[in-house]
Amino acid sequence: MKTSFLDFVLPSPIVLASGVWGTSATLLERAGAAGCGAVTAKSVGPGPRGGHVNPTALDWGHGLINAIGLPNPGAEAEAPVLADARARLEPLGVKLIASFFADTAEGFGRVAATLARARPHLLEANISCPNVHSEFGEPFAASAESASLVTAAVKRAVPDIPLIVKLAPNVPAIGRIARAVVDAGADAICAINTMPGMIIDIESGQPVLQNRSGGLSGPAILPIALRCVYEIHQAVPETPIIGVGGITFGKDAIAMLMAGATLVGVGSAMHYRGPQAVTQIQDEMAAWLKAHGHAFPADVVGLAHREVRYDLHPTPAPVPEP
Ligand code: RRO
Repeated sequence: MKTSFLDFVLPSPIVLASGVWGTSATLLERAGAAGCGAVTAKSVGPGPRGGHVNPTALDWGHGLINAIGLPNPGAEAEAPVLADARARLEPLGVKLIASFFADTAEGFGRVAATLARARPHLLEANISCPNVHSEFGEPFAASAESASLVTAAVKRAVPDIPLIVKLAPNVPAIGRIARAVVDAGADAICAINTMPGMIIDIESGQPVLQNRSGGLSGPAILPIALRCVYEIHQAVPETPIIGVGGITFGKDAIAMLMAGATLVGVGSAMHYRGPQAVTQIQDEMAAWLKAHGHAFPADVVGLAHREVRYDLHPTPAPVPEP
């Protein structure tokens, strides 16, 4: 399941998505040992934050919804933790992705420079958190202009660590935003962040989350993520993509590769299948690839972009007129 990504060779195409197992070095190491090729720490910002008040997450039946609210210890406190995580992951060959946010483009650059002290293999600029609208306004991922300003600021601040930019699904033309951030210096794209949504408890007549709205993840958003990754691959075919959103089984991960992702992110699957989700998805992917005569995950990347061949699908027999 070895997979090339930028200048790295990863032991597996599966990536622990940001926010799932926090910022602790031991949990990140555990995800690496479970079979991830790369692990993403929870996004950190310029200073410590407590996040939103509970309830902050809910399983609503077809997926999860969260408004955790960016709780984190701040970049200064997190840098040594990431350095520890990197040292623990090194013997496993697993790469560390340091995710971060800020409220201005220059702030993104400053946080990236602080985290760079830990020498993570990759940086992930999280410009798409859906849960801090009332505080920070529209996410940077909502416009090509603001997304590219952040990207350029981070590249100026830390030119020597490859940069992934994490995009939002709720935009009219995600390919245009991907093109803009790549032109501004992004080395890779991660798509998608969670999809804004709301769950209302009809007995109390109140939104369930204290933040009222939150980000949807899990099985319900897989088709949204597939379409976004498909459009990004069309817009920037030379740029590697980490496809995230609703991947629960190996077949979901294969579909994501076919849409154009090089790596696949796993998040809510840890809730549905437990910590063994990564191993199970990896085994299911390997079994599917073998059964279909493919040696590597890379063999199926972008397959869905071939011309549509409806004759590949069985045509149902015409129903006789009554
Ligand atoms: O912390 C959160 O509420 C959060 C973040 Br930073 C994010 O990027 N995506 C998400 O669904 N939740």
